Amino acid sequence: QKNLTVLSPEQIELAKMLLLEGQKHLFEHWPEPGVDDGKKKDFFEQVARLNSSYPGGLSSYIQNAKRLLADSKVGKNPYDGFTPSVPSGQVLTFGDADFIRLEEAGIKEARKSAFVLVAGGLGERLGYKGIKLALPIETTTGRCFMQHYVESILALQESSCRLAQDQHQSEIPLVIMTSDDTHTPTIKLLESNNYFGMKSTQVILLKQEKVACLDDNDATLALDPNDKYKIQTKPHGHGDVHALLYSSGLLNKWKQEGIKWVLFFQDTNGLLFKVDFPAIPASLGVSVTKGYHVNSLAVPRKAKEAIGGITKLTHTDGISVLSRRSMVINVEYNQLDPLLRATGHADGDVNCETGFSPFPGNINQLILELEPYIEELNKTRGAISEFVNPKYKDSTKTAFKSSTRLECMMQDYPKSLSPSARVGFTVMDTWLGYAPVKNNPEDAAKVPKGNPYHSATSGEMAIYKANSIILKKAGVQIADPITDVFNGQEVEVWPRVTWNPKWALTFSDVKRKVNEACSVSQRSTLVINNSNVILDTLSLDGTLIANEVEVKLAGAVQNKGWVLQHVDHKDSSNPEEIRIRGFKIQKVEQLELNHV
Ligand code: UPG
Repeated sequence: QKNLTVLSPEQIELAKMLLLEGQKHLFEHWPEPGVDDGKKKDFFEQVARLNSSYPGGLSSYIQNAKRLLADSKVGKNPYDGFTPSVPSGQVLTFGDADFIRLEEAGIKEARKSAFVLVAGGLGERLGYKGIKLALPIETTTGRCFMQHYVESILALQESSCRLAQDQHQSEIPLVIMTSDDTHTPTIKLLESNNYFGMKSTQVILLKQEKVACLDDNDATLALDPNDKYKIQTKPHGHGDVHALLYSSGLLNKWKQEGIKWVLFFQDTNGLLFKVDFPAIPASLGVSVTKGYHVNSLAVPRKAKEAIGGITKLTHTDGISVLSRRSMVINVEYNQLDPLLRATGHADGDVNCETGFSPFPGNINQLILELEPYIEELNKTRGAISEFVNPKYKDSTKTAFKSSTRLECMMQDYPKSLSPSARVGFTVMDTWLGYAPVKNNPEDAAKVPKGNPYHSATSGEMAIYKANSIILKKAGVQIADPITDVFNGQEVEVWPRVTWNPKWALTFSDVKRKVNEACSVSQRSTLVINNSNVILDTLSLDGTLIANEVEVKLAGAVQNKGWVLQHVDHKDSSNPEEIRIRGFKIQKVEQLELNHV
């Protein structure tokens, strides 16, 4: 009470709210006015931030926490009453007539889209110290994920405006959601590279706040063990992106500017744009032609692979927490197996005769139609269905091993939609796969044989594989891959083919620039850095880097090339980004075409 005198009227309101919510322990230890007054003000500044960044404020957070903690204590399953089944979605077969049609529809529409990259996670599983966006997507060119994403969006923008004969040269906005962990290094990466060619005004950073930690089942807010004037906080999850977009006012601004689609993606999906044919334009084409309000991109998923499964959930009586009788939604990887076992599938999450789980894997690339998205967020303010995952001390479930917090995921957005919402998904070809960079070498090496490693090693090899297969489908003779083991992971090593998104964005672009009389040997490296490079009668056995603006690659090119050298991930003489992939490229000899 006495301390109220040092507080502003707004802070007094916040103090009253905390008292009402049973949080008086936060102030009980406070000394009398005059002592630590600055720290007390700092405390309330933090409370104000926590209050304003959560839809409904801190009191809603505490009430939601009490409810979810009570459910967790009695072991209530969020999927109680739901029966999972395999949903049907649009399947894209790379390069067929339907695919080319969708791709074209998507490219045309792309200039009316905004991209949102969620990049607030530190990637603890990878054990890499920097931000993941700064990691090389592959080490042949060393281009990082951020550069790759920005250049891909710029190339998409250019193609889209050209195809639609857009005189206004629309700019595709790129929003990046950061967190306290990633914000400063993300700005530094962008600024020190001149935004990789994008206008700085085209990039918008939205920082997510962490949420308060909870000490017990009564949602008692946890004080920071090192600072009694601070509430302990932890990340709330990528679901924050919806509330941030809503509160930023960007969605209405975009609507006025004629934007129709919002595309969400994650920090290390190299294949998404690199071979971005199926992923972006064609799936956008699916949204356009099917009129989907929500379209999630999916890939064939190996049973127990650490990606969520797209599942049709049907409720027996129609009354459910998910408010709808049936819905197509992501069931997170740790919940799919128990859900299947609880609903009569004795073996749980297993592969079917195709060698894959029957449930397509969610890659968390979501395409939302802007207008219905705005309508929904006007109702929810961006609040997303949450969950809590406390680690209990014992089976009485009365105490936690360490503090917990509420979490949310961006792909849970459809859970609050009405039954009339058009929610669908698009599955891509098997060969393309999905290759995020999430696991450190030790964990990746323990992944069951046949399941994807999700490591820096597999992420890089997947790029070469996908690019090689695309050239092959366009008629180039590409040598078969060899198998090698890096950091304990057996991978296919294809020719190291990379290209800048300016060179080709769609399969039609590749076909236009490739003549069937070309060949590339397995030990080769081919880097295409410019838009007017034509693969004419090239026979490559070595390394060729085409930087030239306009060139026809013809005839035999042979040299000692670039060689992959094994590196032990424990060998600290190499930089971390090399160690985590288990190889480095020794540049012995190459032909480089540089003249303009
Ligand atoms: N992220 C944030 N803020 C957070 C936590 C994460 O922005 O508080 C970002 C993170 O930077 C990354 C993305 O969200 O870009 C995903 O985070 P990650 O830890 O890689 O997600 P996972 O737990 O592996 O799972 C997500 C989805 C799952 C999907 C899988 C595909 O929850 O359904 O199958 O990604 O890779």
